[in-house]
Amino acid sequence: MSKQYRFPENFLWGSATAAYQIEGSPLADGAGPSIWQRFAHTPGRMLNDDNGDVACDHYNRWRDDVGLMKQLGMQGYRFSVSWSRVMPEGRGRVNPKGLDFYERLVDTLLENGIQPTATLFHWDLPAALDDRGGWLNPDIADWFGEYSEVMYKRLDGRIKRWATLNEPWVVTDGGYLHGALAPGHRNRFEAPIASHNLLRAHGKSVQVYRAVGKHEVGLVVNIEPKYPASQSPEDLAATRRAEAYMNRQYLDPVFFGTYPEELREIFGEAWPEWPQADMDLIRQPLDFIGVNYYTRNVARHDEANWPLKVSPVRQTQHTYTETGWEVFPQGLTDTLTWVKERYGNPKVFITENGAAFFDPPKAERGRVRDPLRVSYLRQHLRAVHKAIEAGCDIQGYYVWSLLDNLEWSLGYSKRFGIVHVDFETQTRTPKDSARYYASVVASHGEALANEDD
Ligand code: GBH
Repeated sequence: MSKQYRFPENFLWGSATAAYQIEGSPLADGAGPSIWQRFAHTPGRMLNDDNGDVACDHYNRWRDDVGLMKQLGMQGYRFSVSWSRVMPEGRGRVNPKGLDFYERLVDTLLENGIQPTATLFHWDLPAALDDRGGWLNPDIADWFGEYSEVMYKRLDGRIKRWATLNEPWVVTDGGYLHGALAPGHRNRFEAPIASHNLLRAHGKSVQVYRAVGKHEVGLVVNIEPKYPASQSPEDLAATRRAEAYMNRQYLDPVFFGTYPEELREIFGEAWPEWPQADMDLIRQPLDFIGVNYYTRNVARHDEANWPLKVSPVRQTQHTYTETGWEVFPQGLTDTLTWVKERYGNPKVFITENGAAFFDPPKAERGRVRDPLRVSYLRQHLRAVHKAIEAGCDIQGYYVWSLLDNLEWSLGYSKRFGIVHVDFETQTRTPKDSARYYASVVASHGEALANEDD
């Protein structure tokens, strides 16, 4: 008999998006600007001068988009809340119309039998807070706590699963160390501070949740397993540094209350001593961990690559996506097994997984063929199944993304959606991958058994 892929009955199948990437109308109804609004309007920052002014126009088309999810049989939807829609200055005054937008969305999801999960911070920091130092200002933990409280009080119960931050690693590495993402800094001294304040803000938000919320709160991290290019001591040490920097920098403090030793090796004098009280704030029991998985890295020691001294080695025998990331499904099984073993088998949701490939630019007779994405999803969902068989507590999967959208500084050039968006007409067309995913969802995974890969 061929391999069976039936998933547990209560396994949650959904899709994910983020506010700045899909909503458009960033300043509508009293919203304040975010750092992404600012960054996208700074010449030279965005590929093709793209910006999120319209994006998928989800701010106006949200009802149709919920209909689309329903049509595809989605059971869950992970979206993010734009902090500066809800609090235009990031703190203090609440903008009722911003809050109403998310309330309507959540109520409509529930009416359609779709479980909402909200991420409170998916990179679009209120610009007014960046003016006060953003993630470099220690007060941001309290600002984030204030904003979290507004959201929890208004929507807890209707939203039963909350994520505080999306991928603090990317915020720090892209925003403060290498500068490709907002706010665009390149500073070895700032990166550790930003990381630490992200974690303190997360901790503060969890504390607030325990006081005012009754359901689940967690943290979303991006994990890319690291494999050594050779067994040389240099490559093994490089692999350990890369793993500490990306995969353990946030989870170790959250679970153990300590940062990995390697961070001092990497940042040298730029890595401060942190007060014990901060570590206690950061280390708080969570209800789940969100894992975003896209690819892996094969690591080689490279003196020239500052500050990690690690370079990736390209695997010529493997497929690469259009963003240049290796397709490596076994890495997802390895990641989930690693989380289980290192952190004591926490409850995990795969909060993002997906790929950008060259799709036909236009739908033809209502169809968009994306065979590479279909195969990516099949292989990665099989990898999830394998992890469940190995005893990992995986409770759900959200494909990234529901819609083609603004891929941050790469603009609209990279399409991650299972639904094609024509950015001239805003027409949505489910791609072959959406139909495929819908069939997997409807069959609790059984459809994964069809076809070889
Ligand atoms: C996510 O981040 C974001 O949460 C989401 O908003 C975004 O649209 C989506 O992914 C797609 O980008 O060059 O081989 O070394 C992704 C995190 C971290 C994944 C860096 C790729 C580099 C791989 N990314 N990583 S490689």
